[in-house]
Amino acid sequence: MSRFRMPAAVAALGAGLLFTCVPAASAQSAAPLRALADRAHVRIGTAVDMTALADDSTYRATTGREFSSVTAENVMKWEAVEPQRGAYDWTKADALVRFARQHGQAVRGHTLVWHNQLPGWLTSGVADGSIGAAELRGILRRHIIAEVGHFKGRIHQWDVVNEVFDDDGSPRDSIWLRTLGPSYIADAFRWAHAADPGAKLFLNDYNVEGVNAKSTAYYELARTLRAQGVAVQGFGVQGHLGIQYGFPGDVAGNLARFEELGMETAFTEVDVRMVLPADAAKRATQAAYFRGLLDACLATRHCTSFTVWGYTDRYSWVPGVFTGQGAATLLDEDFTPKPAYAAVRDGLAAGRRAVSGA
Ligand code: 9MR
Repeated sequence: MSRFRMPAAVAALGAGLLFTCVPAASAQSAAPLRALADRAHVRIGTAVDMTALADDSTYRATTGREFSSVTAENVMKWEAVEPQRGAYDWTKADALVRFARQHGQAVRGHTLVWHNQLPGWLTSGVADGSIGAAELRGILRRHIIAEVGHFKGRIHQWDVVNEVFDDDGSPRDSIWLRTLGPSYIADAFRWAHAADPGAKLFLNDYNVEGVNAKSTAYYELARTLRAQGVAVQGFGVQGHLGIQYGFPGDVAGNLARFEELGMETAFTEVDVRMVLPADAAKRATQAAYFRGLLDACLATRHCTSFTVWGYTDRYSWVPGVFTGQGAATLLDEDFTPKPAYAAVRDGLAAGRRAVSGA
């Protein structure tokens, strides 16, 4: 918190407040985020809600216009792609990849190995003992090869393992750790690399923005695996922040140490929530937090993408999980830009040269 210096451009949030009074239509006639991002040599991404993409034409148009990268919010997760054992359903994931191709967007693959959103047949089989360790390892291998193989050549970054440490840096308890032991992580990267050698393979987690016990556990894991020749090529920092917790310390320094290992970095799921109701002061702080993460990315040579986890409060996951919190995205429920949108736009426009705190 004390290490966070508010970028000058965001401190001038009078501009942002004025901006909220401008009708959405005129904001949208300005250069979209992706045009500014191209000039800054970074991808600007969003998680995509496939139900909204099918049903809401404003959402569809905005997703295509503003972003140069997309991530499936849910439809590439295991429960979505293999709801019955051995019966794959790629329909919605394929629709996203098609949308991305039509709009010249890169696709981040999310996610291959996680403790959450697993199909019922898998979790119940492990729980009742009908799926043992050897079989589980084979199931994981098949899943990774099937999914990465299905999208081969069309995914530029895969979140291979997601959220595998606790905040204190110890390995997270999961069916993977409990049944297979810690070697499941190296195995997952080896299988993914074999299935698509061209995709960049990422570790991904939340609460790893700054230097702390959890991000240091990732650093040690990446260092060890890379020394063993395992293709761990990227570190994904989710970036789920809340203004009530302060801004994390030394974000650019954290990214830099991963890059010193020869890895890429990315912000993969940025949103900044607040205790509701929102007001101008909270929105200004939120804007500064978005800008702070973006500036850290732009200060880091191989920070290749900056993805927000949804860009309109209309479809954000936050209020459903954190009671009494929300307003976490760049646009409000009516798609009107907030100061956070202006902050990201201005940060992208400033590019990689004028970076504070670098
Ligand atoms: O945004 C996703 C939400 O729609 C799902 O219900 C939820 C289920 O756990 O997952 C959310 O996305 C998560 C992401 O896959 C991994 N990092 C945390 C995200 C927010 O919970």
